[in-house]
Amino acid sequence: MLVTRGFKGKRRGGDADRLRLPPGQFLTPEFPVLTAGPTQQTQIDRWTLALQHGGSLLGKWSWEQFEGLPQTEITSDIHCVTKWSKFDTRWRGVTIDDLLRAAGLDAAPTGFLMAHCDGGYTTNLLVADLIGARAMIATHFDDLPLLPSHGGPARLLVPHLYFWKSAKWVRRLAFREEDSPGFWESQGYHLRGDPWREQRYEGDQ
Ligand SMILES: Nc1nc2c(c(=O)[nH]1)N[C@H]1C(S)=C(S)[C@@H](COP(=O)(O)O)O[C@H]1N2
Ligand SMILES: [Mo]
Repeated sequence: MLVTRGFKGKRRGGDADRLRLPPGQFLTPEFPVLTAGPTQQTQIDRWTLALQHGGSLLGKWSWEQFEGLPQTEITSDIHCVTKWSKFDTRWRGVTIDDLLRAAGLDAAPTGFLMAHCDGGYTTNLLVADLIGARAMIATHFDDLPLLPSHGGPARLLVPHLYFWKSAKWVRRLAFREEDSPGFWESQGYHLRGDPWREQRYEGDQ
């Protein structure tokens, strides 16, 4: 089958690509692995995902239960704060909206969220950045189960923020009223990390 690619895909490095790159980023066809510490080897039969609000548990899913939730595909560009960007990455998983619905919530709690991972990595987020089909718990990349190096069996995906917010091996999402820094944020990175506003470091507007 002959597939004709759209105008955008034709000229790598052309004007269309440059407009698509946030300031200070360069385009790579690679998929680099960036992890602080060792790759986690999480066993599916021991995996659970928990949703918390303050001290209380809103929901908890085993792998089997999680696989039964509505699946969504997202194709998006991703941007790492170390300046590589990758276009058109294809993911499948469960949107945060669907996760909230599965927990029986009509609306997301207001405020903030901390994502907690196997291995101890954390990252803080605005709840507003997670809803409206802009974020998911991703289990597949390019139709294949997510490799451990890229956060498999499941990672948070928030592609409109710098990629450090997309927490690999995520296991617990904790809603909270106050914001506080996660792992990289407490080492000088920005609390929100919008690549289009170049919010790389603490103090960037
Ligand atoms: N648990 C965990 N998640 C993480 C990280 C990490 O060190 N541990 N690194 C972050 C950073 S800095 C980036 S750029 C992306 C890299 O994801 P990748 O290895 O799939 O490219 O994962 C993010 N999520
Ligand atoms: Mo990163």
